[in-house]
Amino acid sequence: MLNHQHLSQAILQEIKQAENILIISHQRPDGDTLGSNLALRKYLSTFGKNVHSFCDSLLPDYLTFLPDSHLVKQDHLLFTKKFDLVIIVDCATLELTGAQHLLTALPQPYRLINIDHHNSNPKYADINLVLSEACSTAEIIYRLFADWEVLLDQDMATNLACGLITDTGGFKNPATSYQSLNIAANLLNQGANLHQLLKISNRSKNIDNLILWGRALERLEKIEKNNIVFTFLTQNDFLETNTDESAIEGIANFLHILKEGKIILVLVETNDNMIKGSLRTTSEIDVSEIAKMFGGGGHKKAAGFSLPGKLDYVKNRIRVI
Ligand SMILES: [Mn+2]
Repeated sequence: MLNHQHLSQAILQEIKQAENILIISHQRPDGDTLGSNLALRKYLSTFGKNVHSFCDSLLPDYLTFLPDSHLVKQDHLLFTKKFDLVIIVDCATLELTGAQHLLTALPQPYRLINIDHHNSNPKYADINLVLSEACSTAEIIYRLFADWEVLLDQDMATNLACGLITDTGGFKNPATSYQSLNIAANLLNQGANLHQLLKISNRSKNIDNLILWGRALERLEKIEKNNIVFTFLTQNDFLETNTDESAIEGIANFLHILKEGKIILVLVETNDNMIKGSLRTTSEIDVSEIAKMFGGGGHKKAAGFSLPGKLDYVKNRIRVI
């Protein structure tokens, strides 16, 4: 049962009143934003609603096995249609949808709902269900379904389980809780193929990706003074290893295996002249506070930020220029 019962009922009310519904995932989608989108989509369409799913980026290959994944569209023309309700899932900011300019052009009026688990979410919608204690947005969708007494089918269970597995790092990172394991057990009971999901989530990299990771690993360094272990990747690294930025997905979480340091920091030059920082910890430090100092945000144990600039690496010294 959700603590936020009134929000849960308010969302159900909006859904009941709406005819045409658009569900939006974040750019460079992961298993949580897509699994949440697809599970919700399935429920709404069985409810008789006209539902469209949007993601501004193409789906990564390893997530195309998700039931109904082919129904997630990148089509900007969707935003010329009339929607009564737009639901954004797993987006800590509106900008992460990559669709903020499209939304302003969307025919009015429409209602906006924001369902997310990022601590830093500024609650940008008409209704905001932001539960930072949830391990994933999929967990929140699961709890909504429980409140609404929705019967989960196998596809919905698989999509939700994908979200849980993604954001708990296969039930290994600090977001893993009694609650998330309990939900996973229920989803398994509803037919989610947990074993296949775990296998796929562990097998999403090719050789070029790992050669890129190798570069990040050989540059690992500990800053004693503030107990940070950091590494970095530049645009040149992507070019020389024939990879793109999607290849770094998972590297910061992988570094949880380190014994040294209390904070992990991975800096990556992105192709829009920005530097993306990913922060992780298993200690009591709240890394979302550190991310906020650089204009970013996230969770206590996993957060990130973006800064304009390039990385300059000379004589074992890294600088932002
Ligand atoms: Mn998530």
